[in-house]
Amino acid sequence: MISQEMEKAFNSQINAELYSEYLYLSMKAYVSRLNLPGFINWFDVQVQEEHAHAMGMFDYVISRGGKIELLAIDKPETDWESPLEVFEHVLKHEQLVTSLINKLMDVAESSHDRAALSFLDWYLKEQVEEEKNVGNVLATLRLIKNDANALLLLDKDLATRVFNPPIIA
Ligand code: OFO
Repeated sequence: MISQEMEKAFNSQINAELYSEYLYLSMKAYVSRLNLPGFINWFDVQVQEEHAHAMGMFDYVISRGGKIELLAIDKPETDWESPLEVFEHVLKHEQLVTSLINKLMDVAESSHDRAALSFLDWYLKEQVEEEKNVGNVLATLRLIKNDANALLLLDKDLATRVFNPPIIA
């Protein structure tokens, strides 16, 4: 059985993951306006990943006999100046999510909930991957500056990203 404190912390993290899904959906809409199919694909995969992150926690809370309480999802931003600004926002957002996962692990630690800690280990590793991947795209975008041809090459590269449903255990 999950403690009430853990249950509350998981419900709030589910909300953060669903907000991430919403934010990336909004970013997908923005890059769609720029007509960049590779960027659209990248955000499409990101949206699916965030949904999977939320559902992984959703299923976990239920499996531990906890109660799911879905909270209101904030409205994400809708406009950015450029693909560079979008990815700067993505990195900042992922860094925030990493800090939220760390806080969730703090709650698990103080509740002596080793099962939750072990479950959350996957999320921590995922955050390291997320920050690394986003950081790579961001570094390329910083090099590209206003070079439209280089941007189109990056777009081709981002078109190859594929969603692999994660096995969260
Ligand atoms: Fe769920 O990892 Fe991004 O936010």
